[in-house]
Amino acid sequence: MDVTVRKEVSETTYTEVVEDKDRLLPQLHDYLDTEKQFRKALFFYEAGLQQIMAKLEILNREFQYGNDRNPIENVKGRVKSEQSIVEKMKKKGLPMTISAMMNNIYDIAGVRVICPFISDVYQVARMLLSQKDINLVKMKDYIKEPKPNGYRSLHLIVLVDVFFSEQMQKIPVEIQLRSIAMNCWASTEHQLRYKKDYELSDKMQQELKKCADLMAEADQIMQGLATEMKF
Ligand code: 0O2
Repeated sequence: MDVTVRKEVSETTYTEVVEDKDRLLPQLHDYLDTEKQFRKALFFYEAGLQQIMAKLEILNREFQYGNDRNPIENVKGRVKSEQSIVEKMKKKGLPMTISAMMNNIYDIAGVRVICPFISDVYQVARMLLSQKDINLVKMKDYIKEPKPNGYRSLHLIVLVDVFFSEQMQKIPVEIQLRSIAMNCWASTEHQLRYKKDYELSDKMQQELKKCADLMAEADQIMQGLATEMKF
């Protein structure tokens, strides 16, 4: 399927604006009823997720042969729950239609890749993006430019080609790549931030930022060791 893309590049952000978003996935009229159409759409995202996870597994195992170690510590994939999709659509002020969902929510299929070192994060991203059946739509480099609260990660939105019985579809998948230290911070911060009936005070947020800075320093030291050992 032909998708026209326009490239926008800045130092930390690479965006390919998909001009013909409507043709990324099957359209409303392709299916009979909304419920069936929604389930079918989720199936497409699951297929995209599986495809990316299989690629990561192959890259990780192949790397082991040449380097005696793995650049990937752990991979987790999920398709967003119906409730989270609806919440995100409300937050973005989107109409509650399946086409609005498919054309605007790019993290319905999401993969989190945890790597030992920062250099592994970029290496794994490079290896994935060099594959012909993966197109980069958007990259946000929160490692080079962390969020003000200290959050660091490399975020990619890609379109992965998936072959179905009668057609090929380009499925959007969000890939978050981060080091073990970045993940340690993000996972614990997520738990604290989403604790019910509790608002984090400014002081607590400053403490969290301090932890993020410590993790970033640890990452730099570990990276220095890895470089010295020619990892
Ligand atoms: P969940 O539960 O992890 O799925 P966009 O999607 O581009 O419209 P958005 O959502 O701001 O805009 O994208 P962004 O900034 O790239 O972040 C998306 C995801 O990154 C979040 O998904 C989190 O998983 C993760 N993330 C971003 N900022 C933080 C942070 O400060 N702390 C932690 N722990 N994770 C973060 P969701 O949908 O918010 O949540």
